[in-house]
Amino acid sequence: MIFHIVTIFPEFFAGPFQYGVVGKAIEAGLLTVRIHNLRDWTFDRHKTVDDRPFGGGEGMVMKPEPLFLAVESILPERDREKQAVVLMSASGRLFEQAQARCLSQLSEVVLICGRYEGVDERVATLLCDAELSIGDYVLSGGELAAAVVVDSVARLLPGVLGNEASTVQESFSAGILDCPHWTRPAEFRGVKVPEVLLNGHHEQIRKWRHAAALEKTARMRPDLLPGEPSAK
Ligand code: 9D3
Repeated sequence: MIFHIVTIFPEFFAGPFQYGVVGKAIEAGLLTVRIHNLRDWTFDRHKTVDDRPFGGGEGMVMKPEPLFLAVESILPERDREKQAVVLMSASGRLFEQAQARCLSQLSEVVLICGRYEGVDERVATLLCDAELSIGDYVLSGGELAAAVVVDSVARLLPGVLGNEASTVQESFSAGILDCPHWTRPAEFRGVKVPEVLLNGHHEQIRKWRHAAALEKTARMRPDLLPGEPSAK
């Protein structure tokens, strides 16, 4: 699978994809990430990518022309079955695991990183297949969000996780949080590991873990449980 990232900060991506699962996926040739400098599609002396908002107001808006030229040169033959163009935007739809699964089925995805106060709306309506936000907090731009999308999709690609079972498990248990984990020492700073985990009764451990996962979900993320009031 190929990710294309369109950004005005290409240097930003020197780090995030070198490590761990994503780094391994790239080394194994299962994933390619190509970084594109949006200013390569500008033709004025100042390589302008933004302009003042119609209607007035604070801040600048990303111009449509360089973004259209970038995407049209990165994907000269648009195939909506196998490719997607995604705008990373604070005003987008919330990016969740289901979206990550959808993207992992495609062969080529272009992620456009917004900057400034926003992006000309015609980029979302005419050029992009989706507009995604990674959560309800304000970032300075789409770059960190794009790195999050690449990471979450990379680990779903066939052959990326040595342990194929762990992705299957993840999708099964989707909807509630993972159970808490412990490792040695069995007692640390006066806190003991739950006895049931030490006794080797696998069926008892499985049941205990499920109950612990439900308890933790109720405490940390009541919004994930059906019928639970006070979502967020
Ligand atoms: C504080 C400015 N906001 C309105 C008054 C609008 C705004 C514009 C641009 C908020 C954030 C940004 C830059 N963020 C992104 O481009 C972004 C983002 C985010 O901020 N949060 C979560 N996901 C994403 S994806 C892209």
